[in-house]
Amino acid sequence: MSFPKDFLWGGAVAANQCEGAYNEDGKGLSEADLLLGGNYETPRMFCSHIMKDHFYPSHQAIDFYHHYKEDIKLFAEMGFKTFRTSINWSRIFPHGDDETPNEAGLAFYEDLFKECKKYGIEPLVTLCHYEIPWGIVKNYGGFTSRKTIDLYVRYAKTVFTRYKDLVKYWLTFNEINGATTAMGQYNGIGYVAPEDLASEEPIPLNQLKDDPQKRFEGLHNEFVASALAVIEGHKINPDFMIGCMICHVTWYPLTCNPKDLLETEEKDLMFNDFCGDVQVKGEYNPLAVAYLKNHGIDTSYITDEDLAIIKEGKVDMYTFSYYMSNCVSVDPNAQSIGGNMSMGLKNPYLKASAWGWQIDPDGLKYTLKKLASRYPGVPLMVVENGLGAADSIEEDGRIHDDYRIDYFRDHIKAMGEAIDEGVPLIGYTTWGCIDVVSCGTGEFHKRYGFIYVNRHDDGTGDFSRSKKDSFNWYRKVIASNGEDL
Ligand code: BGP
Repeated sequence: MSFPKDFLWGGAVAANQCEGAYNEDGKGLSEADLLLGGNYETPRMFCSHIMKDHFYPSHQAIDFYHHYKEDIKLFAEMGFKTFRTSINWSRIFPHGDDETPNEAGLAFYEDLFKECKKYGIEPLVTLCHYEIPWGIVKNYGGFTSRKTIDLYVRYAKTVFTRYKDLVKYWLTFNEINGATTAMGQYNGIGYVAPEDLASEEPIPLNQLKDDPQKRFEGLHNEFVASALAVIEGHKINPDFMIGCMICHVTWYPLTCNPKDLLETEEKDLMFNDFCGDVQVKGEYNPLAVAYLKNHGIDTSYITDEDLAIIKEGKVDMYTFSYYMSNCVSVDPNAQSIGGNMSMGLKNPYLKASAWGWQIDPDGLKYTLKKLASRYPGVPLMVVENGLGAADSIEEDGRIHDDYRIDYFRDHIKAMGEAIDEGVPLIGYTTWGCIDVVSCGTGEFHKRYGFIYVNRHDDGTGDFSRSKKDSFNWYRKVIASNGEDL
């Protein structure tokens, strides 16, 4: 197996899942700050105001805001070449439409990126990871408004300019394709229907009123915003590598019934490739547009002017998250995966995590090869991959997370094979390299890290950090450039 010698090994987190300090140093509220916790069965709840006496997992999260120096030192000890995090937009423009940026927010990230560079770690920065300022959600309907394109581009230009010599790798939107499904309406485009906005009572995230027309229009506005950010970013520093970020769920037909295959192809197109094509090829796939029209979406929001922007603002790399594959069937009695991320059907050949996510390293190889031939010559990066597990501290006081090591070993092997077979993979950042708040459920005990954080679902814990067995294992993998697994 031959990982390129400058391969970007590292780990990933997102601001709202790790920073905490949700109202410090001038930060405004973001959409993530209004989410209560949930669990495997119960979805997270949303309420348009902070409810007293409720515990909000993201408000303190793992307090990375005050621990980042210690954490980056640990990442450096593992030999990270890159560290993916996001800028919380509401630290920079607290309400989204403020006249001037918040200097304390800008200074925080400057310091954070300098700390990375001190150890030779390249920051990989997501501009918007489920962190739209609440003012934009409330006052403009998130990305359903074209005004939000301007606000986003101004924010992007502000941070590009400030960090142009510190950050080379940027991602415009985390998992932009989430908005193709009802669940992505809130996290993704930041839209809440007026009646839900007015509700005094919390509403489960999956029961927010879905508005597909607004969702796809909002997604389109994100495409335009992303393209404009790419154009402006390259003016600020032509060396910037700016990528899209797709939540890639790999779909298989459950059986060889040709109808299962037809259904699978459609799912793959509309969930994965629709967004990737717009951002990488700079154009809408005609089949995707036909699908939207056939499903009652009025696509007249796509203007010629927008299409010209999208064409010009193609991304420099394709990055994606990969956790699982799912099956597709036309049989209404086929068994669904279960859990609160039940997107598809169970594959009888695969094991699953305790949260029901099916573990499929071959699916990663398949996906890498598919992407490499769909987007020839475009560098690929896996920017999220990992195993959520409820780690326990054993009698010797340590966490022996061999299951996590097995998971990573198999996925890294699959990446190595894909590279040998011609895939231009340039980097790999494992998800939640330090334990963070789960995005889907709001739990702390769904842990992904090489580093354990003493913080729990009931809000207890002193935030202390300790190394799991996987910490030393990953250090060895990086030191041997993927040879010693
Ligand atoms: C992705 C998100 C991340 C992350 C990850 C794991 O969809 O980009 O923010 O959290 O999934 O999901 P979860 O935290 O729900 O286990």
